[in-house]
Amino acid sequence: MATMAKPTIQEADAVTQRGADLVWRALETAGANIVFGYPGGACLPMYDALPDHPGVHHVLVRHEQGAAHMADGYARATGRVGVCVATSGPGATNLVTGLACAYMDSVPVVAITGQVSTPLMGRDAFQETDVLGMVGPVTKHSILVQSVDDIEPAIHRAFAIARGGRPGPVLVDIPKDIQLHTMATRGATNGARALPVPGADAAELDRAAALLAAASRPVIIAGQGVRLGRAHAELRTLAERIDAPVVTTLLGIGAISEEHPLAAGMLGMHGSARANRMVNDADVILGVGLRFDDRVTGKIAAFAPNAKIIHADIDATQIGKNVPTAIGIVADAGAVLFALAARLERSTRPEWRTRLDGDRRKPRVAEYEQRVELPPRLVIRAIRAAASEDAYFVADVGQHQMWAAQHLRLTEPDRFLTSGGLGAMGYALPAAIGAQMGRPSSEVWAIAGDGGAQMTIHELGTAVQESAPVKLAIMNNGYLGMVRQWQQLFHDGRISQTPISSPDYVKLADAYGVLGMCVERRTDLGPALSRAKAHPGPVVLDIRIEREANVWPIVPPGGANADFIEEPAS
Ligand SMILES: Cc1ncc(C[n+]2csc(CCOP(=O)(O)OP(=O)(O)O)c2C)c(N)n1
Repeated sequence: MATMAKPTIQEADAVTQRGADLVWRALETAGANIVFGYPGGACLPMYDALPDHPGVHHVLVRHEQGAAHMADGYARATGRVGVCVATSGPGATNLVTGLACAYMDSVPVVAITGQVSTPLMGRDAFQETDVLGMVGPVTKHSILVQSVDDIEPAIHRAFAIARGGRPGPVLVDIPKDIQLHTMATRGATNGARALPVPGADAAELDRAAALLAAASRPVIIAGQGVRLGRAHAELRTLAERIDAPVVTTLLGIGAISEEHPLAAGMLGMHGSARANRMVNDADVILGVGLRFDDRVTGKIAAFAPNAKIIHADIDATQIGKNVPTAIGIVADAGAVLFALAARLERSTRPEWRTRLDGDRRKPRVAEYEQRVELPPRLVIRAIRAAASEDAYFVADVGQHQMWAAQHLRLTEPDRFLTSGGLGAMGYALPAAIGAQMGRPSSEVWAIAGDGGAQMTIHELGTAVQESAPVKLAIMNNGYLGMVRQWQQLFHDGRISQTPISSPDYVKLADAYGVLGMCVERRTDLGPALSRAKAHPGPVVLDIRIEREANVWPIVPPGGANADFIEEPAS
């Protein structure tokens, strides 16, 4: 008589799970307790399974672009991987701008998309889009899951890739039938290995240290990589050790306190006169965690003409891509800065420092600031003064973004979030909501123009549904201001399609159940900002700034950074 084999312990423990459940289980195991998403046909099984996974808080957005920007804002504010979910076809295509934004700014995001069932793939099925084909150039990696037992490994691998090395977005596409397939599974595991981080080459570090030791006019340029690598302390230590001024890129703002005596501001197209002059005059530049993109360098041939450049980046493809480098070091920002500081003696450069201090002492207080009701700089400074010291500021794209970069003067690390590389209008409100969800006890201010605000203002609905108390300050000039500025300065003043109307933002806010205020006078600004700060829910401020103010200084397109145009005397 045949005897039945006793089940092994593993078999006895195994439970049958649907692919849809494995998606959420993998996200929970990866530590993603907040995801931003929007359901649809191809991810119905996933949404059917969601209520069984209370460890995941799903934020229902109003548009999938918002989901991707929220995941991005969440990731930038917390240092964790942001997650967004969308259905196939239009859901997936709507994610693309947000993924491109995260890609250009090296933000770790994992996007999960539903796909039509495998037998329908390639047949122009309803809502079928080749999302992998579409996002290839704007993601670090993308994965089509082809079997239920690949779901968890694929998601864990996506997390490892998104956060490893130079971070970036990864997309995982899961066909509907695979979400419905079942498999016997035991406890959740996370088998993904962290990606190896390259270690700096000791000989290159020695050469770099020797170059810095011999420099008389060194400058450190800190990019997003310093922030991503959480290398703030190492940056400050090295700068102080060799008495080198630190300038930042737009995304590097927050790598060093802007009140630090060695902080010399932002460089590039709308960089400070001081930062651009210092880089122009430097004899050695140490660039850490930046791409040297065209907004930073201006005309490449004239960039830092007197300097030897040491470029350190975790991404080897960046070295020598845009500027000729004397020494390239492929490693994590913190490791490079630490290793260089360890190799260098304390030194001072009084003459070079005098130059920094001298430049600092010449702030231009334009006469028009006294005359005009709401000059933009005054508004930014008032927002800064009203907000908590450690508040987060999320800037949209345009003139207000540059005014915010120039005048917020942040002291806490990593409080400035913006779409730097892609320059995606519509970023600020959703990214602020993402930041707020990740940092629930912090104050989060979104600063947008009237153009960009109108691109994603519907996400106020998400803020209300989630009780996310973001403060949206719209710097309303009635124009697509940055483009108007270029038309005025570089297209003979021909104003074309840049005046833009706005809805009544107070009524709009009211319709969403949000506190709305309109500020037209200088005397009303402080009280309105204080009220916004004290209000426990979301707020919209319609701030009527001077209509035709420009951002100064500006490096003309194609010009050298040293040829920046200063604010004309009014
Ligand atoms: C999605 C998108 N479309 C177009 C642009 C080009 N663009 C850059 S700045 C700008 C104007 C922004 O206007 P607004 O939001 O009102 O801000 P302001 O410049 O007035 O502060 C435009 C149209 C962009 N960056 N992003």
